[in-house]
Amino acid sequence: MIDKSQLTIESRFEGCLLGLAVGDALGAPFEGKPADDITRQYRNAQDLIENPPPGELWYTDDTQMAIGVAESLVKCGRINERELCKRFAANYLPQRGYGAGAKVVLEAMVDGRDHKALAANHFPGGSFGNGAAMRVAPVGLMFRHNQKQLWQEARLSALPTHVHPLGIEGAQVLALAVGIASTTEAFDRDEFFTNLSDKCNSLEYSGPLRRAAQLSDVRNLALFGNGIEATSSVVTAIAAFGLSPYSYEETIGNAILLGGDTDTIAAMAGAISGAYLGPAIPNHLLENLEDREQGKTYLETLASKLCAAHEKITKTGQ
Ligand code: F2R
Ligand code: MG
Ligand code: MG
Repeated sequence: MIDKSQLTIESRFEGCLLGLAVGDALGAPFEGKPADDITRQYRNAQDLIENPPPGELWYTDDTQMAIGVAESLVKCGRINERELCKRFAANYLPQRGYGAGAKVVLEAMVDGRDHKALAANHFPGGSFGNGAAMRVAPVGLMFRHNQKQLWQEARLSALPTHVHPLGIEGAQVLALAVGIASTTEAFDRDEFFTNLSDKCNSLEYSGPLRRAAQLSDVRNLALFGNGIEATSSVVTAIAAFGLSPYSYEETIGNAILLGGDTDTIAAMAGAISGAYLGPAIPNHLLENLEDREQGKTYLETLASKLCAAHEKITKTGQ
């Protein structure tokens, strides 16, 4: 087991961004499949990790949008809506596979149309999809030293695409899980889940988080959901980490075996796990992660820049 007191902050930032990307990319081929289809192919999480689908690990919208969040934080030191939308638009690649509503909003951003009206009205009350939570991990890292600010900045990071209170709160809870994981030396399950559930405004999150604190059998992980809605995936990802805090492999493997929104649940769980464990991703997966323009090397550099931006705001007290 790695001694967490020996980990550098930078290694946790890198673990988080790479953990997100590898979880996303390994989960992607299974997105939308029922759990039974996946468990017929793989005996357990370890089997899936040891025998991933052949070929390069190619990430999806989850990582692509998290890159935009991290880039804007590096540039501005906080969430600046105009800069964030600029990064989302510049990075938009439809083949990464976006949510139906997110696609409409992002295409308006790219074309310079009124994306705010679409974010507010495309779905009644705005989107409660998990798209704000899947990309929020860099906010959790950046504001790990100040939970009040983390909660506010996570909200701002959601707004360009997700204005529904449950879409926003899903992002806030996930960011807080990353922030806490990245500052924790010895994981304490009760403390972790109590910290999270006490911060929530909605029973939709606080209730399942309290139940997740009691979870000890992986067969019950599915009770937390595997859907595209933030309320049926954010707590699931946090619970997957809580079941196996000392194993990145088990955390993302168990998330993927649930079926459904596999890339996103594994991306969120992988980000929390990487923030806690630092360099814990198996080499055969990391070596297979795409490494072109914004691939592995870019993510490593971005993590290092985000860490420098974090250290700057903690020194200047911003
Ligand atoms: N969309 C996908 N994958 C589908 C297929 C990809 C395919 N491989 C391809 O190549 O095209 N994955 C990504 O989408 C999820 C994140 O979605 P996001 O960003 O939240 O989008 P959206 O559209 O805002 O919300 C998702 C769906 O949730 C339902 N929904 C949301 N708010 C609603 C509301 N107020 N009322 C009713 N329904 C609401 C809708 O069905 C939305 O489309 C991640 O899985 C990511 O990987
Ligand atoms: Mg995706
Ligand atoms: Mg998904």
